[in-house]
Amino acid sequence: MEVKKVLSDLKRRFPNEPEYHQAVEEVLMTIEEEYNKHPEFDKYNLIERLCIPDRVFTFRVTWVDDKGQVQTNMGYRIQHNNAIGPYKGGIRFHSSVNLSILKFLAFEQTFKNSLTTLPMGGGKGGSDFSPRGKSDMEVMRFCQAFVTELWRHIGPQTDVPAGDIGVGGREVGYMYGMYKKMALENTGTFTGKGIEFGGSLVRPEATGYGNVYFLLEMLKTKGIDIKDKVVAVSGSGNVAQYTVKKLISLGAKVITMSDSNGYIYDPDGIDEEKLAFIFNLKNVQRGRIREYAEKYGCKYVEGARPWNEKCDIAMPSATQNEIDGDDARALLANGCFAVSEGANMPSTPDAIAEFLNAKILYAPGKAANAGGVSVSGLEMTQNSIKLSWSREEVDAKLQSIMKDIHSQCTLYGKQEDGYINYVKGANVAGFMKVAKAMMAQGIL
Ligand code: NDP
Ligand code: 2IT
Repeated sequence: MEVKKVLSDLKRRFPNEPEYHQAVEEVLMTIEEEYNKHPEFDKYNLIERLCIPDRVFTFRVTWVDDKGQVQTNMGYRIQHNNAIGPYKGGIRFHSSVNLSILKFLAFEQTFKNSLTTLPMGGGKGGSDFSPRGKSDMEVMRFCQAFVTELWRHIGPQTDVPAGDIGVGGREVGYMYGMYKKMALENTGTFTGKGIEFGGSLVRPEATGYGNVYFLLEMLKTKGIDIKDKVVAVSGSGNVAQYTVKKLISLGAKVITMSDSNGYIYDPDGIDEEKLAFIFNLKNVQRGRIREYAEKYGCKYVEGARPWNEKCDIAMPSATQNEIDGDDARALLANGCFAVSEGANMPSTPDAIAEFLNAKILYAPGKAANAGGVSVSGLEMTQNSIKLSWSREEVDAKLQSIMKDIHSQCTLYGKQEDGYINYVKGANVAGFMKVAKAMMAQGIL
């Protein structure tokens, strides 16, 4: 494989898809050496078959808003790769959603799911619909209209969606309800469902908790204790909330959270009580993070990201490309020694290069945020055997999966000088499993 040629071919065939190109380039650069040790891969043109999704569904979603006006949005589902199990991955509802973003997410998901040790292929879907500012009824009508198209392409053994940005328990509930009505089956084709109808305990917490468990594994390699470490978190949605919750319980001090309008800086640290305010603000009131600063009298910075604040550890948990090269340099200059990604691809290539050059502990999203989809996999298992596991059982399995992912990263990412390149480790480990599965199943 010649990475440059593969990339230029992809760019020519799929122009105007910058996020997809970015994600593919990052993976190919790091797996090139391992890939080229296996001449049989090229013979089977594994690389193109791995980079180009198996299929992509695009559809119009039509719904009626509270004023009686007819609205249209675009809907998508990318079925990227099912070599190791059914297509699996979240649904994103955000105004920025387009094919490029969903293709990058589905590509990343394929390697992430491979790392989880569970039998899941990679997929992703979504819409440019934004739930923000919409009434419950509008969200419900949209979800129902979306699934009226999507349902025929998904199923418990084919493709199992879940949540992502803009899609939480409420949206999954509405989508699953409509799915069941159309498909006339009750086998758990979505994950992240409510606990009363087949959801798994710890699924809401899983991405945030899993990221902290991964961070603990990284810190262990250096003998560093999390207690009293100052942590900058971005985002204030599902992943950020449970990241902060776990950090507080371990005695770390979280000083920032954010949303798409700006960030708050609380030098005293966000404690349990303040976090409860954020849970209510974001999940019930659906308000803005600015209101936290108003309530607790701390700093709020409009239109900015938190990376200029001094911290030991950064846990980006909002969206892609939210840490650029300048942000990375600011973090490093302030003494940040660990970055663990809750979001998917939050660091730009420039930022990643800075972290790796500085040899700090740096965990890419596909390893660090894999706890969410892992517990989704455990939800699928519980649905299959028609049993529910206890909170302790699921949490113990999540911890053991995150440790396993850390070991896989170490296996392929440890350099001669002892530095663990988690980017390389995660990409090569994730790739090798998918590659072997694809080779064994013939040319498809
Ligand atoms: P939520 O919708 O619950 O929260 C998203 C948060 O990020 C909100 O605070 C939101 O602010 C902010 N945000 C979203 N888009 C932007 C943007 N363009 N610029 C700045 N801020 C933005 O989503 P999740 O917490 O579920 O997802 C966060 C990240 O974690 C995403 O990258 C997602 O792909 C990733 N992830 C999620 C998993 C899951 O299980 N949910 C699993 C693995 C990864 P606002 O309220 O203003 O929109
Ligand atoms: O990016 C992700 O891993 C998710 N949004 C979760 C996917 C899932 O199927 O639980």
